[in-house]
Amino acid sequence: AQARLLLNAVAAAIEHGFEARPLIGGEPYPGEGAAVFDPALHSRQVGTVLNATPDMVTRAASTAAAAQGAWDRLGGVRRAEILERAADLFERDMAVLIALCVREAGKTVSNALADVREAIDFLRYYAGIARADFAEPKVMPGPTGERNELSLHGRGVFAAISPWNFPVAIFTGQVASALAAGNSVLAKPAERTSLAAYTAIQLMHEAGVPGEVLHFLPGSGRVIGTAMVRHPATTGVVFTGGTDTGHVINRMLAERAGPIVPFIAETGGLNALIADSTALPEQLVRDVLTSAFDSAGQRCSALRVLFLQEDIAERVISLIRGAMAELRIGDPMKLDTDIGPVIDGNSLAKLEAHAKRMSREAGFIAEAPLSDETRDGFFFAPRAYEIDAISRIEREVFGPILHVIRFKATRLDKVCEAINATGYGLTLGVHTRIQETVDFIRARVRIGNLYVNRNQIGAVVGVQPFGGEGLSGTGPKAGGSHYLHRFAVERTVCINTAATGGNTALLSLD
Ligand code: UN1
Repeated sequence: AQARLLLNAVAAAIEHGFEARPLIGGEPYPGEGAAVFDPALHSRQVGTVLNATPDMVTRAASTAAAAQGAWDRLGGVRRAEILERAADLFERDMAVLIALCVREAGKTVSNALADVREAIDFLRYYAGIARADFAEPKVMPGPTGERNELSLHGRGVFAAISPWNFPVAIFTGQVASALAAGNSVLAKPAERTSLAAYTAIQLMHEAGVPGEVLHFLPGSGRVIGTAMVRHPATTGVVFTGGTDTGHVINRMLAERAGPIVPFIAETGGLNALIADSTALPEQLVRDVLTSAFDSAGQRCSALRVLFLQEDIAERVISLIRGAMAELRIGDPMKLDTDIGPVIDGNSLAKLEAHAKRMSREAGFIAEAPLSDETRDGFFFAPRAYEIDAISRIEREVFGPILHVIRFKATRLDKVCEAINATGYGLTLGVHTRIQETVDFIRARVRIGNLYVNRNQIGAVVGVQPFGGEGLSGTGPKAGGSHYLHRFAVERTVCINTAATGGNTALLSLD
């Protein structure tokens, strides 16, 4: 009954149509409009986005730079209170945020709910770090007659460039971390999901983040992202998206004169799961399907390559076939739908092309059935193929395609080497009942998030800090206690207390 109430609220939220526009200094700006359509149904317009221009980026950047000092001086406690208030407002408006994740990004209702919940978790978690680490200076031990303090401050203006696959969570997480650490923010949502991001920004403003501190600049990466990254007022960049785009941003930053700008990047993955002959087949198959196909495989954490020890391979592959036949692919608004559409036609074409190549080069395992509801949207039937080496997959395949490779028990070291050789290092699953197998793998594979006997998606903020190595990103891990420090500068203050008669305090004017 509660789910139905929520769905009614969600449906009502969708009816009125949405509009997103640039927000600079809290003021809405005009722009050239682009219609946003539902990936699950081509004819359904969800809203309109008015895009920013490079001139607007310049205006926002100078306003942001001028406002940053006061935001930093507000202190960690006050900023935390504002972010916590934002978390409450996200809870109040959850139905709208969920509606937008479903209709704009094609997420299932349960994935949309998780997306919004994660955003709320990010707001509260980073608020907690702001209270703990950004409020009072830390007093360092030192000789008598001297007081040494270390304090953390915002770096200045952060450009936040976010992806479409977590339109609320990652967008809000980036913005909240930069704000918590005392920075102003130029936020550019993914082009595909500006409506959800706009709603999130409005709630943060309503919570008390000044418009001069937080600016919203929808538009393409090529035009708006470039203008933000190149602007001399931008003193830090946080980015989640493809590894190739990460390189482009890094090059632009390298070409800039002046201070060297820190770059926090969370990029792709080519994630594996290793299952030995002691794995419990039913549990393994359930976790494989969740890891590979949930969110239509559109997570950087998603499973792409399943390594099966040969003794169990036949049995597991036949269970995968059976389970894939049961998947429900269709309208993401229906509660019994497992998998919704992929994000757009471009993504669909890439997946079709990969599937075509696999049908020539690989062994076919299964293709899940598409329901009638998928006729007028960007739907891709999940597939599974058997391949002989992970090196057959040249780059991240961002969608519901699973690859299976058989291995001999004596070759586990080669499996670890092959995974490392991809250059990515984001998530890895291990299914085994043997401790030494876990120890052997974790000592060899360079991986950010390792999951044992469970699925390998859905890292929990604060509990499972998320992020990888190598081609998967620069770190530090989102939702971890070190993350905010990368958004900050450290300042050391040394006071000669002997000069004031051994008292730690100087005289006060009042
Ligand atoms: C991404 O898909 O870009 O653990 C990263 C997870 C999510 C992944 C987010 N935190 O599945």
